[in-house]
Amino acid sequence: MMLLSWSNLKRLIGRADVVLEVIEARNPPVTRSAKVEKLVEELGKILIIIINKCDLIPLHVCKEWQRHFEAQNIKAFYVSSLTLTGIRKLKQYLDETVVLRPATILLVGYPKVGKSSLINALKGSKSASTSPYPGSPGYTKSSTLYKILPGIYMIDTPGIIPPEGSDIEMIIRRAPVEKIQNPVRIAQRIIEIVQKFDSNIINHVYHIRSTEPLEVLEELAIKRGWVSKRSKEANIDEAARAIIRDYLRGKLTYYILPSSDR
Ligand SMILES: Nc1nc2c(ncn2[C@@H]2O[C@H](COP(=O)(O)OP(=O)(O)OP(=O)(O)O)[C@@H](O)[C@H]2O)c(=O)[nH]1
Ligand SMILES: [Mg+2]
Repeated sequence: MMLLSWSNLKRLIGRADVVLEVIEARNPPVTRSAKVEKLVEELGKILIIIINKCDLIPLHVCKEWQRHFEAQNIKAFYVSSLTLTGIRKLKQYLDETVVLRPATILLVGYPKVGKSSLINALKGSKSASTSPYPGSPGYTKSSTLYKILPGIYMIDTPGIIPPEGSDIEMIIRRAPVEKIQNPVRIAQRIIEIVQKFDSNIINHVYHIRSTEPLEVLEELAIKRGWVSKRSKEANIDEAARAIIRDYLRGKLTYYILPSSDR
């Protein structure tokens, strides 16, 4: 799977006028990169944070995150590239503030945060290809230029994986789900995270009764028929991968507040 190298990223930031860092509304701190932000600052470029996938969480939480960033003097917008919430406002802001044209705006962010979807939302057409899981057909393999307004060009890039990212996000975004080494351990963590937020979410989404993570995986495997014909053992690896995919595509959701400890 192609990801963006640091040297390429540096070169692209150096050439851009504005950098949009796309992060996920469900968990801004772990989808944000201090390293990217530092690079943008060192190269003297303007940084704007885009809190994407706002449709997955309550709007007031998105607004809190926006205020949180703006209190740190970072311009931020919350959007949904799916429902188009906030897109017009962002586009209008870019149109009004990017006055020296032609200008290039660079999009950066972890894999699967919705960079290509944001381009499509801003363009109002499906121009950039998108995909739900890392490495699945449609993920961005090379940097591509799109015109989003007269004289304003946006560069879509492959995802970056900053070394400081949280364990789980790094593992599930950097490689195709089939290639994840220990899916059970990751899925257990995801189950714990979403349950901490809403204790019934797993039972609601999968129509199962278990709550203990390993039992959840076992019950899900049996329910879906992922059982070895010979030994009758439940294939919990398969169930774990299903949980990881559902987390990636927003079926398992949760949110944190700027004030909550991570
Ligand atoms: N619910 C929701 N899903 C979104 C939103 N934006 C993108 N997605 C979904 O997130 C997945 C990843 O979107 P992409 O636009 O391909 O993400 P990307 O950052 O370009 O991914 P890479 O090119 O692999 O780095 C897709 O399944 C999108 O449909 C959003 O605002 N809300
Ligand atoms: Mg992309």
